[in-house]
Amino acid sequence: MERLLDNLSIDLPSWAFGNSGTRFKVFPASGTPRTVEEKIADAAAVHRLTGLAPTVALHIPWDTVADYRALGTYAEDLGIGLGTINSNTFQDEDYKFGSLTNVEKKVRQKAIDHHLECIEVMNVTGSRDLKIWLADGTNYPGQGDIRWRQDRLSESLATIYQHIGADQRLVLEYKFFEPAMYMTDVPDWGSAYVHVAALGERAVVCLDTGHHAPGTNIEFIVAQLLRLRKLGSFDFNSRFYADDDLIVGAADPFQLFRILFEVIRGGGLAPDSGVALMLDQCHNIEAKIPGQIRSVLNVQEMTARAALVDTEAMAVAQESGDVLGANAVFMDAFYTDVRPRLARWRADRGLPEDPMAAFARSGYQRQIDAERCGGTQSGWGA
Ligand code: PSV
Ligand code: MN
Repeated sequence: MERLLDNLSIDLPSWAFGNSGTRFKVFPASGTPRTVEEKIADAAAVHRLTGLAPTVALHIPWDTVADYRALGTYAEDLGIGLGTINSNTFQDEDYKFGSLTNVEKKVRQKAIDHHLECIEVMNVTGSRDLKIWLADGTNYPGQGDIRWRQDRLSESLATIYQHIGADQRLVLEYKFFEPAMYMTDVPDWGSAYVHVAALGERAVVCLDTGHHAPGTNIEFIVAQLLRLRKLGSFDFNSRFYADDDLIVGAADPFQLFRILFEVIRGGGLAPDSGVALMLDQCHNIEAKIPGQIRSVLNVQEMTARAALVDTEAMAVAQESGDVLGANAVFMDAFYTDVRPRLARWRADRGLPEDPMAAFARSGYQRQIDAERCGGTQSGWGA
């Protein structure tokens, strides 16, 4: 179990440190970063206390800077690296009717060019993954030609893919609805798989845990994509209703356990697996840095529990048709309290046994509350 835990590394989303909210209200918080450097400093604070989050993912253009090399050095000096680059083709007037699937060629080209700029950023930051989530879709039956849009999407993605370097990957994320309410152009894992399979080896799927209809068996999708060698990354978060973006493992810890069991079973935590673990969350009302600390700890805790499943005993029960026996083996691991063991894991690595308490004691929040006065706080869109 400890060996698996040593391989855990979680990419934090820069936007989790900015203000966010719903369409009803964004509540600003004191100490919120005004710049990408301040977001990186907060991400570094999470890593210092947990040892779990050595990289921070950027979102372009929210995190645009003039000098990405200098930004990389800044992050390195704080003890972390720059991770996944996320594109954004959903906040421009031009994209009202879609980006890579827009009926107008010049809008499609603009969206393609944005991705090529992201690849240039990756060339400087050394990031491996370009993550593409599209808001493209339609609100009303008949509004768009579903088949035509798939054909354009496939052409646009192929153009982007041609620019993906030998050590880089195109990671395509799916989402079943929102902002498009009737039809989304990449709605599910199957559609994402069809597109990345057509592109080639360096194209893989991103599974955002919040992007499924209620009741979807997400661990099945994990097992299938791993089997197909196309599970590129996770965007972890949790949901009660829609794309809630709540703290991973908060809504349904058992689901997170089941997912991580399949990740381990499919080799997804092996150092060369190519499965990137990322968070995609927003902290609308809770404190943001502790929110991220809690999140990475939740992933670690459920990984530890999933690693405890006695797979040999479970296989014996499965093969002899012992339904309840197999289920009991699985549940035994889920119900095991691994917190003392994780506290020891941390202590052995010079980390605080209780990172939440250590953050509260550290004075970091007080310091940024005092320092970060004036300027414009970062938020969804900056
Ligand atoms: C929108 O649903 C979304 O949360 C996607 O999951 C992306 O990964 C993220 O925004 C950032 O673009
Ligand atoms: Mn996501």
